[in-house]
Amino acid sequence: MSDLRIYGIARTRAFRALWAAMELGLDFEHLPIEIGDAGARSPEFLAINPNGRLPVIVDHGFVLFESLAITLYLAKKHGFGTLYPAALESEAKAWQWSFWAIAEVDRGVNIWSLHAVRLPPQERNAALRAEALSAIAAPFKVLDAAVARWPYLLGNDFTVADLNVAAVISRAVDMDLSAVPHLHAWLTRCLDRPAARQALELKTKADNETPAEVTRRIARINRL
Ligand SMILES: N[C@@H](CCC(=O)N[C@@H](CS)C(=O)NCC(=O)O)C(=O)O
Repeated sequence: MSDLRIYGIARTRAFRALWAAMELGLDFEHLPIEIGDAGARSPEFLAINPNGRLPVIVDHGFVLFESLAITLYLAKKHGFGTLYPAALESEAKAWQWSFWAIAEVDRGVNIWSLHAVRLPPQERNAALRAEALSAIAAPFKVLDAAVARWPYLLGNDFTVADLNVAAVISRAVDMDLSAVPHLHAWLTRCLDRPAARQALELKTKADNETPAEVTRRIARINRL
């Protein structure tokens, strides 16, 4: 058994933690817990993460929830000076982009993907889809401009800032991104990395195996 355990089926935000662990080449155990009463809301899981949400990690007994706190922690612990920027200002930029992704685009991309791709076609809501696209249009322009001059958010090198933002909006690869070509190129570049592909393979498999009833529950629980 590995000393690092990552809980959460790869379809969920656990994808972010899995990608970070793979990017860092870590030895870890993946426990593909599902959402809901039999999984993340079970008494055993609630004892680890009282939020009843995914993901959570246990690293040598240290418990951490919130997907991007997890990626930042793993990157700082195992990739300081490479995946995790060493300079104070660059570190702050990585935090900036991470908080930005959660606050500005996480919900919109999630709503869009449910109502454009994941829910059965007859249950998709066109108005919600349009509202989600309109909510992310301005932040996507901001991101587009940020990656117009350099290959990555902090310059020439891929860092946890890119990993976090690209992981949060990974489902946007299925959108028409022609209005934001730099964002499109950057997202493709990030998701083309070997570790990203490895994590995406798990995510796609989990997506394909998810029953429609679970997707409906996701939409219901999150009011999406
Ligand atoms: N802000 C949290 C959100 C976690 C979250 O909402 N996870 C979803 C799966 S992607 C979940 O567990 N939903 C099930 C539930 O709330 O019961 C994070 O980024 O880790």
